[in-house]
Amino acid sequence: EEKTRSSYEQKLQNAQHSVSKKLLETALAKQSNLIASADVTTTQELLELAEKVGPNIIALKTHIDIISDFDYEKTIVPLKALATKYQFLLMEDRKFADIGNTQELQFTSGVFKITDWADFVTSQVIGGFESLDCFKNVGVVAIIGMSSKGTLTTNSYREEALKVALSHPNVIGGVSQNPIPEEILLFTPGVNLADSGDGKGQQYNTPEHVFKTLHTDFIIVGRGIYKSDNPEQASITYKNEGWSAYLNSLEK
Ligand code: 5BU
Repeated sequence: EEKTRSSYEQKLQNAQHSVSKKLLETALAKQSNLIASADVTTTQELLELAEKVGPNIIALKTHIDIISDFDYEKTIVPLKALATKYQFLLMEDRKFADIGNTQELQFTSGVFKITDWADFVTSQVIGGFESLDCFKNVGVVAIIGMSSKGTLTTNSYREEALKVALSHPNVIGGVSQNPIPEEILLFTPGVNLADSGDGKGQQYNTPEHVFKTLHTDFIIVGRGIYKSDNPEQASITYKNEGWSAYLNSLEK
């Protein structure tokens, strides 16, 4: 017999971290488990995308270092205003992968000052438990397994990575293409309704597949939305697909 998953309501009751609570509350309020990945390279594209998809997403995932005209006042200030207007969180997919001291500098300094605006960030756990101590004021999504072909996140790596993630109080979730324990939230990229890959190693699954087989909590969709002719409509499609796949995964 297949194990049933916990609902967002059940997870909210058990959530310890303020960011986990905010994500789950937002998911329930907007009936969405969709995170749009804004892998665009100008401030204008970023803000236009946020404006279009904002009502349908629970978080906007950024790679802030690919914005060619980044300027804190022109990029982050209006982005934060849109996040407040449409009630979504900001997830910076920085994938920190260094010693704690360097990660702390990368998190707080430079031009991006991630600590000032991101609600949560992604981090590798390859630097060990203490490397995650610096992310005190945000939630951390730990990279457990990657979606790309040939990734080195083998079974034994994932097992060790999970030990770090599950024991660290700053960690709210993990990125993985495999099921993980329910104590932390599962974020799954590599989701696309039209394609199975991108010719550069990315491997895609459908929302239905990831909710059914992984019991994921949140799907991350990049090109399926921002490359679409109509990103607003695409965000509605992925939102609806994700939500019904979640509801289906509750029955069993
Ligand atoms: P796509 O356009 O839907 O393929 O974008 C996927 C996004 O998720 C992109 O920003 C990646 O950097 C990110 N990602 C991923 O695709 N796979 C992973 O294992 C991790 C992150 Br970790």
